[in-house]
Amino acid sequence: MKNILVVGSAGQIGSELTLALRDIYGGDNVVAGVRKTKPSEKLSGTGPCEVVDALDKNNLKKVVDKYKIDVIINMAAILSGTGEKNPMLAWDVNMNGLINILELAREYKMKQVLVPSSIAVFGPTTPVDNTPQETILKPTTIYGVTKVAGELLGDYYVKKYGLDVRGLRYPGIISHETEPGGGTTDYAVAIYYEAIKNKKYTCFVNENTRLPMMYMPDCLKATIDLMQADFSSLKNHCDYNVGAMDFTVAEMAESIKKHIPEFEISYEPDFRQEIADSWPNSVDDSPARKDWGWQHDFDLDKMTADMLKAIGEKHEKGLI
Ligand code: AKB
Repeated sequence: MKNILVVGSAGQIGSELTLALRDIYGGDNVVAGVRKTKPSEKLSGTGPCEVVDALDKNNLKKVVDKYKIDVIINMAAILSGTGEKNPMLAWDVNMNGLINILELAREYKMKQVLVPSSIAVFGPTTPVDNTPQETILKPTTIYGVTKVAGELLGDYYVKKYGLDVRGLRYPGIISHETEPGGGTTDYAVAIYYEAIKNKKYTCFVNENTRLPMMYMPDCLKATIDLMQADFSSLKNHCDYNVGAMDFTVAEMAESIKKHIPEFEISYEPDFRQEIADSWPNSVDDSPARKDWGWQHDFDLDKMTADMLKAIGEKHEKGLI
């Protein structure tokens, strides 16, 4: 039996991953680590919740001791947009938080650590189409720099200490449960909320911006499948490319117009355009498909239908 701690449980991925893991391993065996003292009812009502600050090793240690934690998932991160506004904060949270977790996992000989990475590890000199697994990693954002360092650090703990550390390079993740914050790909979530609420959206990157994206059910599947894969089948550890779909903002708008014909989109690119332009259009994830059987389910139109339905229901209930 595993006792899992999800650090960053209140975030976009952490909130849904915690619930999905509780369904599999039982509510009591998955601790939600949150920064806020008041977690959502969904989190506090389905299993233990603790205030966890990855920058405070003593605090981490207390939670690990209390629940006999043997698996840590580190979903706490400062994303690309916020990182450019506050590079030192991004370095502190993304690197010092990670090293605290890895050190604790090493000291306690834990069963597994999951350290997510991102397409932000790539940069303007990386091949943009079908970006290979092994390629140039020269990001131009501090977030990307921390993600490259995080991948290398995780791989180092595998090699040096025999710790089971795994990670995948998430594309932009799209979901309707918890909104993302501070990322460059956040427009791909905001567009759906604005389509439902106001039937129009002003996007902070231009219409031709194409990025790799993934719908949350696929993100949860990829994360859990990688966690459950046989360690001996993994040729990589902390840096698996995972893809599902890629599209431009204009293509997203067209997909939304199939449901809301009056939807209007306009463009006011800001500093995040340069970040988006430094990332790939699409990634080659054949190693993930080969090593641990990764397969995605959602394409753009299937996701759009689902997103608009779920956000539409929230709107009708007055929740947004
Ligand atoms: C961001 O936009 O910063 C993140 C990411 C792609 O890792 N969503």
